[in-house]
Amino acid sequence: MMIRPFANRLCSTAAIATLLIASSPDISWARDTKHFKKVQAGSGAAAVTLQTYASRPEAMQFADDMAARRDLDAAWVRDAIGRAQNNPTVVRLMQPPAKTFVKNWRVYRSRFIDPIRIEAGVRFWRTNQASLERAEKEYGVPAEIIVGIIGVETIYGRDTGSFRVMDALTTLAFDFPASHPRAGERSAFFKGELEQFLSLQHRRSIDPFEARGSFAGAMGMPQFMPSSWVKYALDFDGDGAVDLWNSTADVIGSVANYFKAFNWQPGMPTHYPVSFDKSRLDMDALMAPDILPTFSVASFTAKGAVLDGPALQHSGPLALIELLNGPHEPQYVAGTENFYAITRYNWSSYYAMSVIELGREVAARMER
Ligand SMILES: [Ca+2]
Repeated sequence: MMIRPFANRLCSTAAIATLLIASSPDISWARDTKHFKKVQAGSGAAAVTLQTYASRPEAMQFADDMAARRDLDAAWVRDAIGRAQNNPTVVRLMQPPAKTFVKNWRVYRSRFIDPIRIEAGVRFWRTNQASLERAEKEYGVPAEIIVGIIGVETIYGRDTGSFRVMDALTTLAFDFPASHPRAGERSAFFKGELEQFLSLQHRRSIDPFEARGSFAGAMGMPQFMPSSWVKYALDFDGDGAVDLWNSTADVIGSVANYFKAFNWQPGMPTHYPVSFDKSRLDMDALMAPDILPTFSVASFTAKGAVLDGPALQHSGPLALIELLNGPHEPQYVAGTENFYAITRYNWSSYYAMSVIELGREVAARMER
């Protein structure tokens, strides 16, 4: 969860980071060196100059405020934030995509839905069948969706990210790229995540510098941000601890719990096929609410969307989901509230469609 795949919304998978790296311009990062304490790391010939946050007054002020808010030892919080290192790669990865970047669902899909990921999904499903069935029974979220999420996020734990979470969150809290259109809002967001993360590690008595994650600080097999970990992660294998790195049961239960919290409705399809009646098509009106399900079947079809079969019996609101294909014709589907629920994990319809299609491909392979 939580970076921005394309220009709209946030998200955070390590895999999506790869897409961004491939498409981001090389923007040189302006270092505010005068505020950094310089630390020599390593004593060998290849010593690297690292910049920590101990001499950044706003970071130390935040540490004191946070310690007071959370009733934590201020010296411990100051020490942790003070030892965090600025990571320029994190800043670079958080830059908005180049203006010339063209959204392309076919390219996006090919990155996430491939034979290796599908095979890994089959193995994951078979190994974790009991937990997936229990999660489906208790939370109403199908195995297919949970398998799709964990596959798109980290290839079933293969790529959970190698950034120190402490460095990533502290860098984004205090040095979020100013060129970003919502830099102020995002930097406030990451301050909140840093606070949640430190409190969580303190509570679990784990050194905050041990945790590794995505460049945005997302952790474990499901890439939960700290605030999501605090709110939605659970101990699904009953061993008394929540472990989203090593316990596949905890991961499965936590993802299902997340979806339930975001209004997943058992039994509802994620989307339906849609075509258009050009004689009465009001595309502007259909696109206006973006991915937020807004239209009844009657108002959707009155504006020129054509549904058939079970879609005509759908009782909840629908959204017109547009997937651009670069220079080729875009694709459209009618998204339900469950499609929208997947975008609460990662705010992108391209992401949601990848999760759905990966889960479907894995399920199809399971049946063969
Ligand atoms: Ca557990």
